[in-house]
Amino acid sequence: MKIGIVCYPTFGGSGVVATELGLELSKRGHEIHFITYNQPVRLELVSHNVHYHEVNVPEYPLFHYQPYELALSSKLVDMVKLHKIEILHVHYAIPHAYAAYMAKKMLQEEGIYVPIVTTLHGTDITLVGSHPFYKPAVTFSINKSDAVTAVSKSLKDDTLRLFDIKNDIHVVPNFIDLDKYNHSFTDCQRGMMANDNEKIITHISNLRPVKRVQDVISVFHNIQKEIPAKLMFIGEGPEKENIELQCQKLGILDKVIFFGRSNEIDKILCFSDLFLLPSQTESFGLAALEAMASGVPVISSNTGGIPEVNKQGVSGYLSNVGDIEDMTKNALHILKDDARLKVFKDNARNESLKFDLHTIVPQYEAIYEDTLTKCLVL
Ligand code: GMT
Repeated sequence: MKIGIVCYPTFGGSGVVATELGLELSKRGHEIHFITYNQPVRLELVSHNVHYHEVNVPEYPLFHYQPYELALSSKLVDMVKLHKIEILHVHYAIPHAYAAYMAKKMLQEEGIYVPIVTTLHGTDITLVGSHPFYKPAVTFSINKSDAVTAVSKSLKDDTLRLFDIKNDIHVVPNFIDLDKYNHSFTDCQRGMMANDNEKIITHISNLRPVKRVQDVISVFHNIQKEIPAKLMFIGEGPEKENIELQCQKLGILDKVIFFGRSNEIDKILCFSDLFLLPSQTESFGLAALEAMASGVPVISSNTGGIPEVNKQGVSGYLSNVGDIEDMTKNALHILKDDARLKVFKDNARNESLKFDLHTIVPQYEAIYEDTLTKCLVL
């Protein structure tokens, strides 16, 4: 199949999922066209069946807001025609599903039919999409998609609760390339980061308010009062300065290592003992799955789709949002006993196997095939 993938190219779960999906589909023989405004961060290799087409929005002083959807839909029209793309898979409803619908209508005028699959990722529904400013357009574009998927059952339920949806929503969970996280590389350099007696706690996110990164610091602050520990903080975002200040006030700056953005999280996770994800809302929690695939137990909030990934008392523990005391208690329960830690690490890896990309990616292929068949009949 010739598949066009539209996504955000930045560090963020939806772009990562879209990129990994495109790469795996290309290995399975499909021709993949990424269409976005920058090369997706995890797209390192553009091979003969992986292509990247950049959307440019020319600056014009008259525009207070540059019209990205317009440029994207025009680019989609051009690329579908030029490369004979058969299906468009858009990740994140805003504005991708809307732009794709416009492209589809323009192409129809020329007798070309290209169906649209929309994948909902989370904040496009729970935080941004349901805002009255966007809601009618988001409802319209979801209903006009030829197939709709959500990355968790929780996100599907949220979508049905918040919008008037006429379409079926298929739940296709996020997935993981287990080989990438199998600890087989021998350069897991734990000694560079911490002393042998110190436990390594990790957090990875885009440091937005929804991630509640202050809770990460508070939980870590409590942990290190009881046992020797270091905190690895991976990511950049609007809360960075606040948390640096919080660490300084608490006197723990020397125990926190800020990595910034990284494309090598597997190398950091390989020496981690515990992952913290106390988010306010999380449709899935891809970072938690990446940790689990590395054999790292997860202490998380119990919000949104996280309970579909992190299993209470098995791969880690879940607490109410903001319950620092409970998260601390659970973290120490795991970390204080090496035998127990080992069991949780093994369980975390085992739980992650459910999300093997070899099981999940064929679900997307089946949806493409069904959608194309249905559209041929119409
Ligand atoms: O919040 C993020 O981490 C970024 C955001 C995005 O859309 O890029 O992530 C959302 O999509 C991820 C991939 O499907 C999910 O794993 C995240 O849970 C989801 N984030 C939220 O719902 C807050």
